[in-house]
Amino acid sequence: ALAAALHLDDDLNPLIRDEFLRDVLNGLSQRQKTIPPKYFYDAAGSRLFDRICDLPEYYPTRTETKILRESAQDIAARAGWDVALIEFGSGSSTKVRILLDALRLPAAYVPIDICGPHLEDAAAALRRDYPQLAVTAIHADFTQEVQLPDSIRGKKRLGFFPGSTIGNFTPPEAEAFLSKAAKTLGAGADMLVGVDLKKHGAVLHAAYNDHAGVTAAFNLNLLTRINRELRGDFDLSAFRHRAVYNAAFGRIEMYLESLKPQIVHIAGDVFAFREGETIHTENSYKYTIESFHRLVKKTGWKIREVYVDREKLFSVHFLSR
Ligand code: AVI
Repeated sequence: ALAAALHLDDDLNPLIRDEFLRDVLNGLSQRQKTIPPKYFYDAAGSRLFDRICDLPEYYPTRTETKILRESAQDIAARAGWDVALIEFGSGSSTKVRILLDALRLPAAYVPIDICGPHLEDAAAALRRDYPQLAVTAIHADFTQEVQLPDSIRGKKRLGFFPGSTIGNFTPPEAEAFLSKAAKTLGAGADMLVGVDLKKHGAVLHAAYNDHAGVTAAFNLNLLTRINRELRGDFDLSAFRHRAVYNAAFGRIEMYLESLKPQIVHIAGDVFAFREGETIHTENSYKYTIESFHRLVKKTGWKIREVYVDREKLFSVHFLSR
């Protein structure tokens, strides 16, 4: 309603657009300016993220894909027959195909994503390639309460949260998310969670500072999105991408740094930036298997299995209720 009153750009989901405006105005009013990472994923941002996944420096995607391929039969045996697969933050729905190919007559697939156009394209491609599968796409912010469709009532549920998206939450937020997912998926459910592992800082630094500059474009696209959707006037050439590994917190931190003193307008509000001042746009926490399991034990899930690549770069956890 707020965004509509200001005659701002129309997103498919007005709830997400209103929250975007509120979060940006609040976040830029803090001493450390900050914008939540979920707003990276408009159509252009989702495409840029797909390009990140293919970068030579960005090891998580290809490593997790390999782990899933090698573990697919074991996962399928544990999950059983006729399950409804629910993916949180499904993006292009690429990795789920490995599961769909291995699962025993999966009943349904419910992709949930904050980016409507990307979600619909991915759902259409899956319906074409898996004609027996009931695909119900939900355009929503999965960090909020999500209502699952009636069509999967009574079905055993398998949650899927790959990519180490869980690392974009703080540990308390990750714990809250897993507890909420346990309730949403219900008794008897299973859940697969991809988690990036702690490793040498140089490997992490390279993964978030790629040579081709795709991660920089992904980060800066947030300003383009604010300009378009919230009537902002960010000068993109006056900001630069920064990503650093904070070993004390075990996380990559991404920032947009102002290259000069400047004033920016957003939806009628004014924000001042000092030279070198940053907007904190993302944390990407890295875990050890043990630290992630300590976190899981505080939620409604039990750890059944963990799949890891040989170099111990990435992990996939099979959890049950
Ligand atoms: C989606 N998420 C797990 C990615 C990550 O690695 O934290 C997002 C990303 N940010 C920069 N590169 C990739």
